[in-house]
Amino acid sequence: GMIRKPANFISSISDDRGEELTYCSMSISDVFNKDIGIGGVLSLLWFRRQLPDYCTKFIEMILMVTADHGPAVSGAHNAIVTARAGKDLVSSLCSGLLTIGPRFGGALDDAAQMFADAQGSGVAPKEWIDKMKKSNQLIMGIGHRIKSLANPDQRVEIIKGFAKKNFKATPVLDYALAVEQITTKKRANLILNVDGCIAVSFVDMIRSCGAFSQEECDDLMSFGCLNGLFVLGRSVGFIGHYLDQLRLKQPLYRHPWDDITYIQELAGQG
Ligand code: Q5B
Repeated sequence: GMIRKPANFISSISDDRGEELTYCSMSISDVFNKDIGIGGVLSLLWFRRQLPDYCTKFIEMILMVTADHGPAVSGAHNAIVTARAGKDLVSSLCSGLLTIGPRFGGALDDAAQMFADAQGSGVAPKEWIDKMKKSNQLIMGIGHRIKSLANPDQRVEIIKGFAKKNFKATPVLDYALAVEQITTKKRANLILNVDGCIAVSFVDMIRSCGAFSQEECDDLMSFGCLNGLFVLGRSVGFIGHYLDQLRLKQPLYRHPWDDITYIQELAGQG
């Protein structure tokens, strides 16, 4: 008889073989008939389940608040410089994305893990902060270059407000806010930043919405899906900056000499 060739690939999120494309068994027609939105599509393709409406709305809010933060941030700057060097859309987008990391936009997964562990350990926020300081570790999700107590970040207010109003419980967000109370006493810009606020709220959402087991929540945090949300959202802005530079017919960028401190020393005289 026929011997089935073992498959080299295994995939569980979408299928284009039948009459209709499906996202996690939902036909593309139903995606639109049920009006699940981009939050619903993301929840099918990333989490393999349809999350409650308030969760898909929260995902959409994350994509909206992270979509852009002006041309001065590392990623937009890179995308702009690349566009002005005559490179194409994908190169400019990738150049921007490659700046996303622990200092800029890529602190979400570590923030989620750190705050969830700290809250779960039962250690008081003050003790935990001291412990982090002693071990020379920055608290991911805390601190911002320009946002501070005096110049609060409305994006953080929007995310925090939604989580408080709609989630069944917000213990990790509450813990992070207690940490912020202490860190901002040291420096006014050591606020719970946009990465941190999204991260801790997201942990509270997946843990309290009833759609995930404890093990699935832990897996999601360790897979890097939270940074994925920032990457996806900010791609909207990076592409916007690329198109903007072309529209404005901007020439090749060269950084001015007077804005560089040259510290080259003569060989053998250092
Ligand atoms: N200190 C964000 O640093 C920044 C501390 C801390 C304890 C901390 C820094 C940091 C953790 C990573 C993080 C996401 C690099 C940021 C984002 C998206 C964005 C961006 C945009 C957008 C800022 C001065 C003093 C030192 C430090 C202490 C600083 N952070 N202590 N825990 N987390 N945070 N990244 O202002 O005693 O003087 O030596 O790494 O969450 O990326 O808009 O720009 O949408 O695009 O340059 O919003 O906080 O300050 O590094 O010179 O530190 O504060 O130890 O203490 P700064 P630094 P000392 S959101």
